[in-house]
Amino acid sequence: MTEAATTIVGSYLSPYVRKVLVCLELKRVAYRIDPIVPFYGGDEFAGISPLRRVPVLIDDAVTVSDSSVICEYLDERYPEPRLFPQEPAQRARARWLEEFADTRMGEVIIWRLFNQLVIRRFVWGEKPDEAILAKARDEEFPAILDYLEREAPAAGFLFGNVAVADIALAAFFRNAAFVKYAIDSTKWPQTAAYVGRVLDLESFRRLRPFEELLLRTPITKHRAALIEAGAPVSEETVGTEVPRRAP
Ligand SMILES: N[C@@H](CCC(=O)N[C@@H](CS)C(=O)NCC(=O)O)C(=O)O
Repeated sequence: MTEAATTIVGSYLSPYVRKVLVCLELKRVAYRIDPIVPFYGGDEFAGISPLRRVPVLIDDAVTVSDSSVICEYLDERYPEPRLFPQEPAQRARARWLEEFADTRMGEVIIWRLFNQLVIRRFVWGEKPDEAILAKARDEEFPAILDYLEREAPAAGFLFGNVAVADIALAAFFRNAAFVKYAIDSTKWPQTAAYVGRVLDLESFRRLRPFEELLLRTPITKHRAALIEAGAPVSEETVGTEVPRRAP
């Protein structure tokens, strides 16, 4: 591992943060994490992340947000192992599948399921909207799985070695699992096996204890609980104790 000159701002519970952390783990780049839930970011957070979203990467050369921008930067700065295919057509397909994960799976798994069941309850103290939940569960999530069933490889990963596209897709299924949505392996066998293989990578497994700890810890205690559990928490934080809504 290199010396920890890289800080990631964002919670272990975010799939976008998870994608970046798995890339750092695979590349064996040491990092610190400022594990804020984005709604709890203070003024300084808005300064480094104008959309008030996580993740943000801060290192000796750049401060930049957006998981796709960060992963591409990491692949250029730390080329081993390569996390994007080199052949142009495969690279385009890899970018598309990453985009599908970040946009469509983000809408359904984060902004419908996880938002309704976790964020509304624990951040804003609101009840879930049952109609939104039912549509996500009965129509939108199955449509995502139907698409992935056509794309998922029968063995191994999408492009031979593991790539950012595999990581981005699989990262969302951790959040689905947090709200008790699993892939039905009788309906989507190829996707269930493929996602299982990706999530079984050591780089994903290493993050799990911290994710599970946060799921049972009140948000304002996340930082202290992670320090006690031995997570690589940064000395400084851009977080506050009071949530505020994004622009
Ligand atoms: N395109 C961004 C999306 C990041 C994102 O939406 N992160 C969520 C956390 S899972 C967030 O910060 N949400 C706060 C908000 O939108 O107010 C990326 O890939 O990093």
